[in-house]
Order: sequence, then structure tokens, then C-alpha cells
Amino acid sequence: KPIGVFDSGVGGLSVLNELRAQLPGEDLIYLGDTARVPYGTKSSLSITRYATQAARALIEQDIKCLVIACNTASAVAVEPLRASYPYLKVIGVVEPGADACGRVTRTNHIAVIATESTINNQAYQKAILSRDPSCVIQALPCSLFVALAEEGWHEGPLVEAIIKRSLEPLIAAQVSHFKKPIDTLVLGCTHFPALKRPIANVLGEAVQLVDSAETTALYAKNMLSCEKLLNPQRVGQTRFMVTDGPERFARIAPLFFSEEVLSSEV
Ligand code: DGN
Repeated sequence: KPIGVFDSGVGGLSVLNELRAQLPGEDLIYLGDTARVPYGTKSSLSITRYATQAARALIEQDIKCLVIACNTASAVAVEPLRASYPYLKVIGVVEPGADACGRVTRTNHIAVIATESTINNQAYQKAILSRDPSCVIQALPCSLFVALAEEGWHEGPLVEAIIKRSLEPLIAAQVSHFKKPIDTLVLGCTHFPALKRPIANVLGEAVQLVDSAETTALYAKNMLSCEKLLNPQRVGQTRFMVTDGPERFARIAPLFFSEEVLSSEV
């Protein structure tokens, strides 16, 4: 059986890339809800409705587990989806990202950057604090980074200037005498791994970046291995479905995914 992977659009391909690398033997079906992207500024009610419809479309493909490769949908809809489909393994990106924070931080001062909905929902903040209540968290919405990533603006002085301006509250805290500096930053949006280098340049070496795409793929691998659901040595296939604009999807996909993408509209 394949693994179902769902995102609001193209960003989840960063998670798919990591799944492909960690789980080469698995068949993957990716559903991008391109008709309704972005989720990052929508209400929890709408996001849960969209995520439920996407999950249903993937369950119809007889999947063995569902990876919500979207931070916003994970933050808002992972629990409602688990309640609706108790027999299905549902993996979101927030919990693996929060686990990774605990492993990386030395000072317990952590920042999360994500879309507005993810920040407002507080899923990362709650997940990190539930693992270690002594953590101090700064959370900052950076929805503008989504556009930068999709435009292919992934480096250069202009990109760094925009990132610097957006991260100003974090940078101010880094040099403040009153606040302890952060040592860990969670890239809490599918698009942000594409901006890893300029973000690292702006924040400097003292801040470690946690990429929730990477940690989610490892989490999925461990889970499937524990459940004895991993496929033996073979080369898995990847299939793509989008709810709108397969041409645009195929054009932008290479910014996030390293293999060829041929999608069909559903
Ligand atoms: N995939 C979304 C996320 O990870 O939060 C970003 C794109 C969006 O819907 N705004």
C-alpha cells in the first residue's frame, strides 16, 4: 500500500523529498490542494474541512498511513483527523519538529517561524512546552517567506534584507540584555527549508535551524518500521494529484522537489 502525503500546495514537496530519501522503497501519493492554497491565512474551521476532504481522497487510494506535509494543516487538523479516522496512522509535521527542538537546544530558548494560522493556533508552542515546560519560546509569523520561496528567490542580498526585516523581533532579542538569546529556530512552514541558507546567514552560527521536513520523514520511517509496514528493497513510485493548475504545480515543483513531477487534476 502507498503512503498518502497531503499539503495545501507545492510546499509539502519539501517533506516529500525527505520521505523519498528516507523511504526509497515506498510508493507515495502526493495531493496538493492548489485550488485552495494558501491555508496559512485561513480559519481553523476551513483548514479542518479542507484537510478532511484531502484525507478522504487519499484514503480512497487505499493508503497505509497519512503524512500531513503542511505545517498549517498539521497544527490545526491533526487531532480532528485522528478522531475522524482512528484506524489510520496520521503523522503531522509539528510533533517531529517539536521533538527535534528538544534534542537540539542547549539553552531552552527557541523560536518558531511559520504562517499566521500556525502561530495563532500555538501548536508548536504547546508541543514544545509539553516536552519541556522550562522552554522559552518566541513565535513569529513570516507568511511573506512563502511567496519568496515560490518565486524562487532563495538567496542573495535582497532576500537576506527581507528576511532580516521580518526576523527583526528575534534579532533584537538576540542582542538585548534583558532576554536570553535563542539557540534554536524551527522552520515551521513547508516553504522555509528553501530559505535555510539566507536565514542562517542572517541569524548567524549560534542559532541551529530545525527543519520539520527532515524530522517528519525520519519519524515516518521509525513508525513504519515499528509497525512492520516498511517495504523491502525495491524502488518506490511517486504519484501526484492537485486540485487545480497542474501546469503551474509542475513548473514550481522543481524549487522544492528533485525529481520530475507529472501531476493530474482531481
Ligand atoms: N504548506 C503551508 C505550511 O506549511 O504552513 C504553507 C503554504 C500555505 O498554505 N500558506
